[in-house]
Amino acid sequence: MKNATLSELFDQMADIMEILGEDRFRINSYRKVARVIGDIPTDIETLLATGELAKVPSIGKSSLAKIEEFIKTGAITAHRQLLEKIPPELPKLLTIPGMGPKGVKAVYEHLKVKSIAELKAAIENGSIASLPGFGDKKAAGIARGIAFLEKSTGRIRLDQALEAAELVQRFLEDLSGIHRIQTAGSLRRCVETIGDIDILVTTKKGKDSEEAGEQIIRVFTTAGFVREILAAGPTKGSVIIRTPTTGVHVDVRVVPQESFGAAAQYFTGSKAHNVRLREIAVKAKLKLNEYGLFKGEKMIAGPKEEDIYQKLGLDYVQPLLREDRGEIEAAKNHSLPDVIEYEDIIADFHMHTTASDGESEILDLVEAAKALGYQYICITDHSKSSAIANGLSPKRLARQIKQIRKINESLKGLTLLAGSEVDILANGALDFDNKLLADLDYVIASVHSGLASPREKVTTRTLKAMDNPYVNCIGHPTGRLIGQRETMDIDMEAIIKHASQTQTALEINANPWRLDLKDIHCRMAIDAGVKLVIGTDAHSVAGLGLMGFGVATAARGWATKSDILNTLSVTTLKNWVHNKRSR
Ligand code: DGT
Ligand code: CA
Ligand code: CA
Ligand code: ZN
Repeated sequence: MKNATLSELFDQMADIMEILGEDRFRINSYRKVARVIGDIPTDIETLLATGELAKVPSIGKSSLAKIEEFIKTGAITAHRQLLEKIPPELPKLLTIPGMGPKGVKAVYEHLKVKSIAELKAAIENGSIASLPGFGDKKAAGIARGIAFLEKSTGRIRLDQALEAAELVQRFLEDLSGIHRIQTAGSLRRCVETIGDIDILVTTKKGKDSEEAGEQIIRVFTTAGFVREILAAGPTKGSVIIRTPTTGVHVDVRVVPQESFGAAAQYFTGSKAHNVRLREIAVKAKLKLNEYGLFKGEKMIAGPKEEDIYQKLGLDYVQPLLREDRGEIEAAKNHSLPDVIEYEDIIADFHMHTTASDGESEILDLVEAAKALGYQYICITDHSKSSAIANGLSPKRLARQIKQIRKINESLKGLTLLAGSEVDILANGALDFDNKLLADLDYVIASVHSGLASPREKVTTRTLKAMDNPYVNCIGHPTGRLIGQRETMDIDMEAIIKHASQTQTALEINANPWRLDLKDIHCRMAIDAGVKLVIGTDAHSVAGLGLMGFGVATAARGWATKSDILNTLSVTTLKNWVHNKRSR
């Protein structure tokens, strides 16, 4: 889907217009278009083709024309023209955590800052701090943002990688001479961030197949979405493709059909996993490389990935587990975990409505959840301390509970649960009293402020929240935002131990910005007998679609069906909640 890219494009146009001090009204309308497109769950191309898009009220004629242009050509002229009006490095400033368009406009206008290097200099010589509306604290915050950005450069989020890979894949599918396409590397393993995208293709058999391979690389490296060619040989093309906010590195390799399985295995990695496989091969007097598994000159496995594992005496290891974290040993003794799959999920436990900072109504979420085949969902709006998120007061929550009960009575095929994502206050107390919490079916407790506090403090407040008999889950336990905000300095071992003692689940927040808990922490929690719960943290109907990222993270943490609350029937779930309350 091109939705996310388009949404980012409109946002960037709005940002640039804001920097240039252009018309407020137009800026706002671009922002609105960005938000609407980002929230539409259906492929924008389909909506355009069917004429549905033209009916969306906030998308006017000129925006529609820009969307059409993008679908046709992969770019928007107006966007390019806006970029030409500002120094080329300026958009990079917008990616610094803590620097919005207003901040960029201020440093550009008043200090002629045009790049990150110049911004750093301006922080050092004190001119940022003395800028009206900035000050020492803000300058220090920007410096931290730059340091963070520099540390995390080069890797992109899983959702960004997925969208870029889909773009390339669809392009390749349309080429003649292609037989198979397979993504490999960290993307196939669903690692939380991706360095570069690896795609393998095979060509149709025949005497021209070699030429066909060269031709594919040529066409790929000169495609419209390519910003920069890093390498273009007969069997491999490396390029940076254009996306609005960052460039994405994509490698495409043409591999022989008879080596397809071996190449898929090799290029899926991880490197650590491959090194272990190679050791096993060597011990068995075999040779393993990206072309196949060989006994002397004879290829004994190559076309099929499964055969590589089988011939090495191993059970098939699925890509999500290939990290050399014990999977090789398990594959040897036939004890690989039967990890959770998307089909096992029958509920979503974390979502926001228009009552707090969401954009969908309860009924819209209900319909979408039914379409996903869920048996129940839990509405979890913010509590009052999350003031910017329009968190609910006790009175408003009481009213919402009534509303949810009423809707639930009229529902068929789906149970609607009343919950809350209640703020954990600085002292570990909660935003609502227990009497009100007792009226809810399920309670997430989350930290949303003071994330930079010292280890002792962030840990203690979370531990204390778990002691509350009504708290069923800790939401996004480390608070990280990938590429934007560090994790809290929280003592994960203490959290996991206490979660087990207090029968509190830990969340895997499925939003690709978070994926929090991350895979290795999931594994630690499971080993300690802690239940995990996957929540999309949806702020719109589209957000419910993020579940797969959470499932992949759980699987990478070796979670099986029984470790995950989202697989329990609603009755079993209610018993589980009751259990903690009556301890
Ligand atoms: P990334 O791109 O940093 O997110 O991570 P990967 O895992 O996609 O790594 P990448 O793109 O450098 O290479 C793709 C796969 O190719 C990698 O997972 C394993 C394989 N590979 C690459 N270089 C080597 C190597 O030197 N030795 C072995 N055994 N495998 C390698
Ligand atoms: Ca890669
Ligand atoms: Ca690569
Ligand atoms: Zn939250």
